[in-house]
Amino acid sequence: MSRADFSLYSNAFPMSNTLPPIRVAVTGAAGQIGYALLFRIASGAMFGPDRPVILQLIEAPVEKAMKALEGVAMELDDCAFPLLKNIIMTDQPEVGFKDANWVVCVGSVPRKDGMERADLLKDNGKIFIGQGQIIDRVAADDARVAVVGNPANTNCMIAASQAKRLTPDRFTAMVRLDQNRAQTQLAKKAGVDLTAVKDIFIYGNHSPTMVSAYCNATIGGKPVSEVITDHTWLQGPFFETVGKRGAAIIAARGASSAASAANALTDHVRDLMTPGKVHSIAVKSEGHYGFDPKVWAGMPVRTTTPGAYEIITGQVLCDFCKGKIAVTNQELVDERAFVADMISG
Ligand code: NAX
Repeated sequence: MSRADFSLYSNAFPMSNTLPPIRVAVTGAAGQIGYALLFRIASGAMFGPDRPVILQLIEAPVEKAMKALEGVAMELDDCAFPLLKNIIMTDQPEVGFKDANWVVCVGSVPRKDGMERADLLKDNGKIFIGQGQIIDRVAADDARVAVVGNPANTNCMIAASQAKRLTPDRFTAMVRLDQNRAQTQLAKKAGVDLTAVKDIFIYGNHSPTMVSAYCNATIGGKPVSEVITDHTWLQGPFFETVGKRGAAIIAARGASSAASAANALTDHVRDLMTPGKVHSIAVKSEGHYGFDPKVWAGMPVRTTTPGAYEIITGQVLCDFCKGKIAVTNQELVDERAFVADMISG
């Protein structure tokens, strides 16, 4: 591979490890989440300590963003990560997605003051039409896509709808940050170690309507509602804290969650590459748990082979969570209707 093969900014290192490198394309690489994410990928946190990686970094065609990306690449160089075999920087998605085994779509247009969610849906939807088509055309045959840029579920649905070669199961959206937030809140309330909380899964949209289904989770092997007997808290402040955590972080930090989002994406991809793992991701619902079959909704899955999963069906949900699922499903259906002209097929 030479610089000319990929981009003006390509920066090749000699290859040495035994496993072939995995090509990871990251959009929005110079943004906040990108800055926290790239170092985790390059260090081996996402694909393991034996798997070399090539980072294919994609930014908006804006001078400031590309300049910032150069600075991030310099810092990556300065970390001397043994697993990092190459850094490609580009503002051309055709170059950045080429032969990628994993594509993580973080880049998006941020919500500006006075902007309605509907405008956000339209602006970002346009990006995901083009990216879905290009990923489908140039990414590797085994390509997997994880969408983080908001509105993540609907962006993912739009991108997947554009693909003819890659099947819908290759496209997932991230709800893992919500799962991690819910796990921590339950552990804190119960006064137990985080690891005592098991099987807390997120259903629905990555938005304040998402459902942290505590009714199937356990704490120290017991149902959550036996350990936390304050059911008013479970159905009120618990849901609100998890659902509105992003806003609380903006209010406190003056910027949206970045390190925790990058960490959640690392968890999302790593668990999707690890057979046997059970975790929450947003996938094409296929009608499970009462969701519209065409929307991408968070739900529990089990990783079968690296990058592939099966939806865990048959979780029995309480009436409270079922009611909440109806609400988050309606939001997803409304979002789908709003971007109907962007969905192919
Ligand atoms: P930033 O605004 O810091 O970074 C976004 C980057 O994307 C910018 O550098 C921008 O130049 C780039 N970009 C814009 N359009 C692009 C395009 N067409 N191609 C390539 N790059 C493009 O945002 P950041 O804080 O990093 O957040 C990124 C996205 O993640 C936002 O949409 C945010 O709402 C979303 N989040 C999603 C979460 C989830 O759990 N699914 C949680 C965290 C986060 O809020």
